[in-house]
Parts: sequence; C-alpha cells; structure tokens
Amino acid sequence: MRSTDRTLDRTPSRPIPIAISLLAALVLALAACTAQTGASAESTASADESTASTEASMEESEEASAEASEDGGQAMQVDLVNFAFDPTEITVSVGDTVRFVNGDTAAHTVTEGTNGSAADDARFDEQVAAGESVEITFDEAGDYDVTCLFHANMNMVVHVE
Ligand SMILES: [Cu+2]
Repeated sequence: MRSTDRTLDRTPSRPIPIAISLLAALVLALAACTAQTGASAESTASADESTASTEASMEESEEASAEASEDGGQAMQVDLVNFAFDPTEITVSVGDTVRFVNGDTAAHTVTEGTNGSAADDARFDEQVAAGESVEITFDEAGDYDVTCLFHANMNMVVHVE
C-alpha cells in the first residue's frame, strides 16, 4: 500500500484521469483511515484527560477539606457581612480569641447584648469600622449573646466552654 502511494505521489501532475481518480480514491481511503485513527487516538486522549481531571478535582477537594478542617481548628473568625454575623453561633474554648471582621461598608459594633441593646454588664462593646476587625478574648466559660448596637437584627451567640 505504501509503495503504491509513493508511485502515485510522484505522478500527480500527469493528466491521466484514471490515475487521478485512483489517486483521489486512495487519498480518500487514506484520509478515512487517518481520520479513524485520529478519532480513536483523540477519544483515548480525552478519556485520559477526563480521568486526569477527575483525579485532579479529587485532590483539590481533599486539599480543600484539609484546609477547611485546619480553619475549623482555628475557627475563631466571625464575619460581619450583609448586616449579619456569620456564623451566628460558634463554640470556642476558654481563653480563645475571636476575630470579628467587618466586611461591610457600614460600621458595626460587637457588643454583648441582644437585639441592638447592650447587656447591663456588657463585658465587651467594640465598634468596628467598615473593613476593620476587632479581637475579643473570652476568658470565662458561658454563653455570650452578641449584638450590634446599630442594627438590632444582628445577633449571634458565642459558646465558651
Ligand atoms: Cu451593625
């Protein structure tokens, strides 16, 4: 088959209709052959790629969960976003410091109390400007209600144990 190809390839300019149609037929046949080979090669390659990408995404999710559990270990950040505490409930150990991060463009407070009112003997009452953060250390076990004096619907609980 190959030797025939070469012979025909050397005589492409000869105006012999039969030779040309033979050549054309061969070229078509070769093209079909090549296309099939190429197609199967591509499907094999894409199968490999999809396997590879599945493995990659599995690795990524494993890394992500590892990071999440690390963060969970440190765990002591509360975001003030969209006029809400996030999360609205956390549990920390005595002596832990919680960082309250204001992600809003408005100021908030981190105040012991509920529904926008400070507790009578509030142990913390910190104003947090937009984009700023404040750290509060919880030295005594107990459940601490936390609110924002500016936005009565901002409430959360910190459990210290
Ligand atoms: Cu607020």
